[in-house]
Amino acid sequence: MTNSKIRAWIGVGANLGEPRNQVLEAIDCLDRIDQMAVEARSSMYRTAPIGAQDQPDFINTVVRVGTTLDPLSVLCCLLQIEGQFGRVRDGSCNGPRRLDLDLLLYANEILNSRELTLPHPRMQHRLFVLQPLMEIEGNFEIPGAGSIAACISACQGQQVTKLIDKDGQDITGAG
Ligand code: PH2
Ligand code: MG
Ligand code: MG
Repeated sequence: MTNSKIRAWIGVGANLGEPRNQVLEAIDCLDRIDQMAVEARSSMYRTAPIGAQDQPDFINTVVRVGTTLDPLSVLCCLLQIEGQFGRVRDGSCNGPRRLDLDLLLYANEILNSRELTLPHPRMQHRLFVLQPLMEIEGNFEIPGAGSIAACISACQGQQVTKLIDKDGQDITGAG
């Protein structure tokens, strides 16, 4: 526990089961953690899989939380929620999943421990993280990686489509 409230950013993704529902329910779970509150969330995006291609598209979103938990305790909560959603950790790091919660940033901390790397080591190369993050934090520097805008321009070619805006409005008309 820390005494003051720290801002952290969490990436939420799913591509098995009912991804949109799982993503929404996971955000509720984050908000229900005693020492954590969801402060902002991006739209939902449909994103082509990065890594193994023979899997369904993902639904991705990013949330900002305020928390008094330290980074490892946040990580522990994320793993616990993934478990509640039936996430089976089989060692594959890019395969399909019912729910993936990644601690992207914890304030502007840089950390390289066995359990946790901050910022998340691949976030700067992933448009499915950067585009939603940009929506909630327009002018933002990723420690060690530069501005989100610069990272985004280095990610061209990755397919990321806004699906449902922040107010829950479906902008594809698909329902
Ligand atoms: N997560 C991965 C691997 N590939 N691709 C997309 N589009 N979205 C993800 O959340 C994702 C991925 C491993 O965590
Ligand atoms: Mg991930
Ligand atoms: Mg993960």
